[in-house]
Amino acid sequence: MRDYLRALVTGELSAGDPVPSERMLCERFGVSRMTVRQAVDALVVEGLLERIQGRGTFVAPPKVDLQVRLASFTEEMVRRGMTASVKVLTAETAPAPPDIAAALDIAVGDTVIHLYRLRFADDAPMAVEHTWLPSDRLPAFLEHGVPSSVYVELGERGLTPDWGEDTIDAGEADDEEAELLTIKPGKPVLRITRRAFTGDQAIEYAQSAYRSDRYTLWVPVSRPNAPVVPRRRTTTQNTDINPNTTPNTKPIRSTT
Ligand code: 16G
Repeated sequence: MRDYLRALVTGELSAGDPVPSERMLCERFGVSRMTVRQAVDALVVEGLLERIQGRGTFVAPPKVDLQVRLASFTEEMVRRGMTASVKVLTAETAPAPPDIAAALDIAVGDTVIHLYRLRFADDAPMAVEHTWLPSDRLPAFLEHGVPSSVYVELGERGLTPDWGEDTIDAGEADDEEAELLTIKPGKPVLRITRRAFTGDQAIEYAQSAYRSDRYTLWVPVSRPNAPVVPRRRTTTQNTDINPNTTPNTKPIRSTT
């Protein structure tokens, strides 16, 4: 039953189409309502189907696979063949509070550009995002309005971030996020915090809440080249744990 439904959903039906009624499926397969319900439940959990209260069960919209890399929201949506748009909720310059100053490696009270934006993909709200940028590196950033893409604007100024770090937490939408994202308060969101750097200077600190019903994070992984082992703290400080496997590393002789 589950395989039949999965094939139907991925093959013949499109997002938003209703799935056949429980009664019809029971009759067609000669199984109990309980069996049908379990199969539907499993596909709801997988994210292929969604139940809409009072209306029935429908094919869920496909999830967007957000690749965790140093790309912008706009670039990620283009990669997916979707159109990115934005609603600016706040655009201001303000003195940096301690946590923002620490993230951007600037002094508390230094001026930062603060953007608070609702991000859309094909007109569906996907994420709410706070972005802080160091004002002294980006003169007149807001002079001609808010750029539709922060990363494009950084690129035009020769400040495209070249490395960064993201942290990802599971969270629940608060009332404001839920309203903006058109989901119920308490529904799961992916909270992604990013510090991005251009050279050795922080250029961006951002806190985003992505709808987790519409996003799958895609994280390419590979084995590290160097073995992840702690170095031995001895007088032979520069020697690896097993010097036989690292012929270029000579033990340091004590001179005493
Ligand atoms: C993404 C980034 C965010 C960045 C924004 C710029 C993640 C988790 N976050 O949302 O840090 O500020 O893109 O997008 O990827 P933009 O260039 O379209 O304004």
